[in-house]
Amino acid sequence: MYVIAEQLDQVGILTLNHAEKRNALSRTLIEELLARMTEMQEARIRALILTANTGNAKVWSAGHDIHELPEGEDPLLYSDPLEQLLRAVRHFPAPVIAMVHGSVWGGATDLVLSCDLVTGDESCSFAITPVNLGLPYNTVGTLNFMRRLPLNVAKEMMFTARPVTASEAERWSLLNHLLPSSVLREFTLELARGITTKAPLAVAAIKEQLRMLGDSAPLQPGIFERIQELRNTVYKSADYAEGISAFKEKRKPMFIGE
Ligand code: YXS
Repeated sequence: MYVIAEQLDQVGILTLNHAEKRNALSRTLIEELLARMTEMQEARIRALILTANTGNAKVWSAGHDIHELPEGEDPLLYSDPLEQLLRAVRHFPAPVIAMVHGSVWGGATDLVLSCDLVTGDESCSFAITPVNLGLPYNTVGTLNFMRRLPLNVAKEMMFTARPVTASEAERWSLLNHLLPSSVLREFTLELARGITTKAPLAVAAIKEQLRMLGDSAPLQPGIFERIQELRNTVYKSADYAEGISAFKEKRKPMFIGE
């Protein structure tokens, strides 16, 4: 079981529980997560906390399961399990709060940024890492970073793949609240409980409005085709194959720009 589900009154808590693989977002883990989210929705919980057993390595999630990234084709298709998870979070009819202890990598940072609220402690850090793999991030994900963070911050994260520290995450509003680890869980539970006392239909409608208004970005056909061509060039590149191989062979990649 890679996901632990709990319910405290009208608060649901889902905990990633695959620390030996650093809670990598594999198809199996995501299928479990989606199933638990459906059960939580049927139980009509009014706030959902997403967190992780980080193990000794203190990794909240290592992001997309790299072994499941297709090579030589679009690695982040609409149907990709991680993309399905991000949409499920953004469509969930109650606020989803990411509670973060430890490091967050790649698509898991996109997952945290897709949640409605984020709390973290001093151990949290956030990295988005396509340039470590030579991978072309997808359009929805890129827009998510553009909308959720100051553009120069999104660019620094994307171009450097550097983990953003807890204090930077607070300063750049990636976090709603930065707390001592000793009070992180209690504070987050209190935040969630407060939401559950409000009118759930109004909360759900406002969340959905904010999603739809935020998503309404008219994309001219020419722009769409240009983006597709740009991404095609990258995921067909030797560099992308090198990025994946280097991870699997546990060595640093050597990118040649082809
Ligand atoms: O060798 P074993 O079998 O024990 O497994 C190792 C790692 O292979 C595995 N693991 C992963 N497996 C699949 N996908 C992953 N993302 C992943 N990360 C880790 O977990 C076992 C323990 O890993 P190890 O020994 O490296 O642990 P550590 O404590 O020394 O280091 C923890 C990390 C997270 C710093 C390190 O595992 C790491 O750098 N992982 C990759 C983080 C990353 O680059 N994630 C991005 C994935 S791609 C993605 O999310 C997007 C598509 S994008 O690239 O666009 O951001």
